[in-house]
Amino acid sequence: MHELVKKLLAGDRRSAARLISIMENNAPEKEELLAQIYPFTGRAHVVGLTGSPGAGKSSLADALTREIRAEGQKVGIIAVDPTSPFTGGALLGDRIRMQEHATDPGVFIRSMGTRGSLGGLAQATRDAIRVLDAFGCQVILVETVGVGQSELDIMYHADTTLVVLTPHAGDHVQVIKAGIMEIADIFVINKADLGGVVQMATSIESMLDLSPRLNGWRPPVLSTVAHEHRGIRELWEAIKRHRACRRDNGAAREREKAHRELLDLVRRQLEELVARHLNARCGLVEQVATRQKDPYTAAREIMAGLLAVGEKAQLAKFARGKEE
Ligand SMILES: Nc1nc2c(ncn2[C@@H]2O[C@H](COP(=O)(O)OP(=O)(O)O)[C@@H](O)[C@H]2O)c(=O)[nH]1
Ligand SMILES: [Mg+2]
Repeated sequence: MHELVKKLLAGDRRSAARLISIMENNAPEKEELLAQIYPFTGRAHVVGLTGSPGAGKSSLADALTREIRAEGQKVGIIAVDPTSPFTGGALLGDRIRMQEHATDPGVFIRSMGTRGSLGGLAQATRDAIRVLDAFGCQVILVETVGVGQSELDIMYHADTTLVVLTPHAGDHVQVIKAGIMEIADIFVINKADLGGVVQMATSIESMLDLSPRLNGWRPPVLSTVAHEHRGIRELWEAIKRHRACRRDNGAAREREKAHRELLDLVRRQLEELVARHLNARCGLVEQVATRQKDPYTAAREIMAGLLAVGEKAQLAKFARGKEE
C-alpha cells in the first residue's frame, strides 16, 4: 500500500490534504491511489448543501458542524465553487465563518474550484469525498455554489441533500426552474429572522403535495437562523432521520450511483479517445466540411476505426494472458 494511503487511514491530515490535491489535479498517480482508497469508503454520511449564493450555506455548515462535533463525530467540509479558479485554499468569507473549527482536529475543511471542465470538478469532488471518508470523517458536508449541471452531479452523490432558501419572494420560482425540487431531501428556510417564513413554507409544502415521493420520504420544510444557531438541532435530527430512511434502501441506491458514475467515466474516456482519433484523422473533418462526405458516413468510419483499435488491444491482451 502507498505510504500516503497508509497515513491517511491512520488519520494523518497532511496526507488527506495531499491526496485531495492529487484528486483535484488529476495527477497521474490518482487512479492507482484511488483504487487503494476505495475499499475504505462508503461509510461516511454525505450531506449536500445547495442554494443561491448568500442563502447561508456556509453559516449552516458551520452551525451543523458544531452540532455534530458535540456528538463527537469527525466532520469533513468541502466547499465547491465552480466560479473560483483557485484550488486548495479556503474562500475568504468561508474561512472566517469556519474559524471556530479551523483548529479542531476533528474537523477537516477544504474548498475546491475548477481548473478545467465542470465535469472534472464534479469528479474531483466525488474523489475528495472518498479521501475524507477513508480519513475517517463520519459526516461530510458538501457546499456548492450555483445551480448548474455540475452541481446536480455533485448533489447526486450526497446521501442527504439540503436545499437552502431564504424567505424572499422569487426564490421558490428559482427552485422549480433549477430542477432542484427533485433532489431536495430537506428544505431549509434560513434567515428566518427576516420574516416571511410561513408564506415560503406554505408554497414549498403545496409544491410537495403535487410531487409524488418514492421510498416514503416527504422532504420536511424547516426554518433556521444559522448565525444564532436556531433550528440547527432540529435540522440535524431531520438529517439523521433521513439517513435512517436511506439506509433501508441503501443497496439499490449504491448500485444506482455506481451505474451513474461508471457511465459518466466511460463516456468521458470515450470522448477523449474520439477527440484524439478525430484529430489524427483530420482529413475526415475536412471532407465533411467540404461536402465530399456526409457526417453520418464519417461518423461510422470513425466508430469502425475505434472498434478496430479496441479489438487489437483486446487481442494483444489476450495473447499476453496466454503467455503468462
Ligand atoms: N439575518 C441572517 N443572516 C444570515 C443568516 N445566516 C447567514 N446569514 C448571513 O448571510 C450572509 C451569507 O451567508 P453565507 O453563509 O456566506 O451564505 P452562502 O453564500 O450560502 O454560503 C452572511 O453575511 C451571513 O452572516 C440568518 O439566519 N439570518
Ligand atoms: Mg458559502
